[in-house]
Amino acid sequence: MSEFNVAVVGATGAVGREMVKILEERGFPIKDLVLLASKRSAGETIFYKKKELTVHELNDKSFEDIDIALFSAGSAVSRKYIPIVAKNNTIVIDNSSAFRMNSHVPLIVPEVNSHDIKKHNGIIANPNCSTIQMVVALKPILDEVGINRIIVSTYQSVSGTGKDAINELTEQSSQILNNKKPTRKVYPHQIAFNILPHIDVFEDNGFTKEEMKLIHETKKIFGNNKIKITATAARVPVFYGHSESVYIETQKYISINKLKNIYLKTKGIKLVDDIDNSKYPLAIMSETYDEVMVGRLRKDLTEPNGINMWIVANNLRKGAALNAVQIAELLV
Ligand code: NAP
Ligand code: 3JM
Repeated sequence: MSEFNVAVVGATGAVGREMVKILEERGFPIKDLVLLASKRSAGETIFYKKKELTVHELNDKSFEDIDIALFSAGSAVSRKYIPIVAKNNTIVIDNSSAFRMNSHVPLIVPEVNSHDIKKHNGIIANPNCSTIQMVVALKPILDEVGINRIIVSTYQSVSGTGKDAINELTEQSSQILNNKKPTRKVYPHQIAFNILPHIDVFEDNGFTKEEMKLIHETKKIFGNNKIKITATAARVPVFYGHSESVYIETQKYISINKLKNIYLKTKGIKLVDDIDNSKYPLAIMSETYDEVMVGRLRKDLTEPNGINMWIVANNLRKGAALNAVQIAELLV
């Protein structure tokens, strides 16, 4: 087969729109592209290769003749449709957290564990945005000297929550700058000019589900249950681009110079680390670069095998849509 019928579920969302753009940008071999969303936006149109494609309402029959379905409409939609869809000949790449930890479902970041894709049974999961950028940045270190411990704090942009959250930050910013009381729908507190140490729901252990996703998904992707990981995930009033402060302890010593040389040679990573000229990865740079950006590399002052770094990536592209399309490229 040289061309494929592809469906994008959640095509009108922040991730889905980016998927359609990336399929076009990368020249994915598509015969028919089917765009699906809820009843709310059925009938809307989205441009693909200069043609206006109509969005259809998702239903049980949406996947007849579909070879590859990219799901990005939340975990409830994934749970409802994917088990049925994957029983046919359709291969599903799911962006939600619904099946990520299922032992029969490979969780893939092409730069890190593309070999795991062989094990799929019709469903392949795309990791959480914060996990993807961290594992891309840490994989070269894991391969070179091993990693015993990871301590990560995230600074996640509102686009990670979706289109309604992008609107909420815009509206609240404008309301506050105009001396009006900010209104809120999406987040439990005002997000403009604020930081919320709360992403997804709280679990019984005091961590949020977002923090636990980072912990469990990283171990699964690295195929290593022994790495000690702790995480704090925060939402910041930034539109696009997730940033992460990451501290790791390696098994063997590696110098910062050697690590920089490795990063310079690693595909998918852009080293931005020139403190004399105030150069380091910035969230706004993620609108220009698709690579995972790494900088502020420095040795810890108390632990010879401890390294601190700052990692930034485009959460809608490498953190979601681009990674999903790269998985589809592995399939074809
Ligand atoms: P969004 O901007 O809110 O878009 C949600 C999309 O899902 C819209 O197209 C919406 O259609 C559609 N949808 C919602 N409920 C539906 C239903 N019952 N039936 C059919 N379509 C439905 O959200 P987003 O940021 O694009 O994220 C979408 C999902 O992708 C998330 O919920 C999450 O599971 C996943 N995601 C994963 C990552 C990652 O880290 N890999 C990152 C972000 C998001 P309407 O226009 O009709 O409302
Ligand atoms: C990122 O329950 C839901 O639908 C949450 C949706 C969501 C998820 C998720 O859990 O699938 C929003 C934003 C994610 C994600 O990547 O884990």
